[in-house]
Amino acid sequence: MNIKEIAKHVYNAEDSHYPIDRITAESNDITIDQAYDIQEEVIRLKENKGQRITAYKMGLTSRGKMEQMGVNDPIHGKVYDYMEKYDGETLTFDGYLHPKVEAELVFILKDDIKGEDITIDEVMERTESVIPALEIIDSRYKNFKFTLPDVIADNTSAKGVVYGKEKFIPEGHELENISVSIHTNGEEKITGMSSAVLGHPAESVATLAKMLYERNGSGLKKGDVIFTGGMTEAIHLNKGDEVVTKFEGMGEVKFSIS
Ligand code: 0L1
Ligand code: MG
Repeated sequence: MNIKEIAKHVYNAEDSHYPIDRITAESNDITIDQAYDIQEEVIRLKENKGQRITAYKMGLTSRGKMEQMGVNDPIHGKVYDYMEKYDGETLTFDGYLHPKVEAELVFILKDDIKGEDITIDEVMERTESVIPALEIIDSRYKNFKFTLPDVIADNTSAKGVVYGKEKFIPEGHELENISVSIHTNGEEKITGMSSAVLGHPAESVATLAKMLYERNGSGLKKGDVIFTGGMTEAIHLNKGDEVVTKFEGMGEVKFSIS
């Protein structure tokens, strides 16, 4: 297995918008650590092209998704500047293969977080603000089918994000009790609760800190932005969809895809 070659293969699929076979179909011995090595090599390729990391993202944060994949831990990837959109914008369907949208809470840190045993309270103390947002996932693998190493190497299916307009100071919000509903073209498609994210979205930030620490002794920094994971199952998107997502007490995040 050649990490650089596999990374280039995955990178090209995203860059030129074509679906590929699972990388584990050929290299079925890829470990989780090697999958993160591939993800990091893809980061280098993107950076060489001038693309800039703007946020972390956590994936597979709900028990349901973890059970589906047969794992006990979430995964993490990166959000880039070219993926970012804001409430009310229109996205172009042509850049996507088979997009799905999920509702997430985004944490912005006012202090560093490093270590293996961070508590929810410690995360909350170090959180400057929280933003309701959407993530658009779009696996590079045919039919959205993959194993755990495949999806880690593929930057956890990251493709787009839509930030809500307003930042919220965490005090006064029970962040584990935010309900959400996703509507497309006026029809409610799914509802969920923020507690679906590891019991509390701050636990997702603590878990990311632990995973970074275990991988290479690093941690999160003041100013870091973290997508904490989907509060509901992801909803398929079609060309022409108008999406409105309602976050209880935090307003709406909207976009259309044409
Ligand atoms: O953000 C996510 O939870 C996606 C993680 C990767 C699995 C998927 O593409 O559904
Ligand atoms: Mg997500």
